[in-house]
Formats: sequence, C-alpha cells, structure tokens
Amino acid sequence: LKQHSVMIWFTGLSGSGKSTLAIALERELHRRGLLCRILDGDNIRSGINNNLGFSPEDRIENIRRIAEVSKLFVDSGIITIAAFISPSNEMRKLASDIIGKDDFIEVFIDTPLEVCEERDVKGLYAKARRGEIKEFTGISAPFEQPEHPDLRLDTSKLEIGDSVKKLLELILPKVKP
Ligand code: GGZ
Repeated sequence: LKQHSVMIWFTGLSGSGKSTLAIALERELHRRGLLCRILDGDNIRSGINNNLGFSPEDRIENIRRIAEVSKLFVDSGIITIAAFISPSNEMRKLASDIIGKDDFIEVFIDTPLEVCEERDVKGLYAKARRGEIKEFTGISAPFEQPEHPDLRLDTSKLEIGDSVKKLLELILPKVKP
C-alpha cells in the first residue's frame, strides 16, 4: 500500500479567510474521494492546546504541537490542512522541519490587514484597537510575511472557487500517483 499525503499549511492574519478556504478545499478533496482533515483553532486551541495563549512563546508551542499532530496524520496518508496564523518565519520553519519540507505546502493567505479589519467577523480587531486584547496579530503583535510561499492567495481579489482551483492544481499532482 502506497498512499502519499501532504500537509497544506495556511498562514495569514485573523479574518484573512484561512478557515473558509480550508473548508472549501476539504469539500473538493472529499468529492474526489481523498481523505483529509482540517486542524484549526476550533479543534486544537480548544482542546490539546487549551493551556496556551498568544505570547510569542505560547504561539511557538501551539505551532509545534500542531505540527507534531499533523505529522501523525500525514504519515497515516491523510491530507492535512492547518489553518493557523503562524505569524513568524521561525514558526513556519519549525512546522516544515517537523513535517518534512518535501510534504509541506505553504499557502500564504495574503488578504490585506485593512480588509481583515473591515470584515472583523468576531469583533476582535475592534477589541484589539481598544486595547481589550493584548498582542493581537496585525495590531499589537507582528505578522512576518512569508517570502517564498508555494502559493499566495488574496481573498479580497479572488473568488473562493478560484482559490480552491489554484490549491487543487498544486495539491493533486502530489497526492495522485
Ligand atoms: C491573534 C487571536 C488573539 C491574538 C485571540 N492574536 O479570527 P480567529 O480569532 O478565529 O483567529 C484568531 C485565532 C488565532 O489563533 P492561532 O492559533 O491561529 O494563532 S497563532 O498561530 O499565532 O498561534 C483569533 C483568536 O485566535 N485570537 N487572541 N492576541 N489572534
């Protein structure tokens, strides 16, 4: 049995569209009979990582555990989609080193901060502006843009379907022998 799998690592600001794209991508992969799994704040920060906050140290530990768990999935043949801000080159390198760079696809959700803040789906940017949330990425904590992502998607310019198409073009050749 030879199943080859990959890690799709979304990085980008809160509200950039990581989770929305992850869900849309998952649907298309399932439609093609491919097993996949999304890891996001809802299933990771609420459980295995519920003792972690948003200090630089905690974010690194968050990403390290996510990468270790992801590696178990990838090694089981499951296409694994991670949707975390992962705001620094160091964090993304850590994830890539744990998973192995040959299986690691870095996708930068490059939606401008202004658009993310305008969307403010959960009202977190407004809270961060009022100082009610400390160390909020993009406002009071840094986001380092990846320099050489495998794919860059700006959800303020692309339709979801177009982004998913680009993702599939990148992923399918790597998972279908
Ligand atoms: C950034 C925060 C913060 C702070 C809470 N900074 O839009 P969301 O709500 O659902 O996504 C954000 C999520 C970010 O968690 P990650 O695990 O992806 O971050 S990291 O990779 O940097 O560890 C946001 C919410 O958590 N949130 N406080 N201070 N985002």
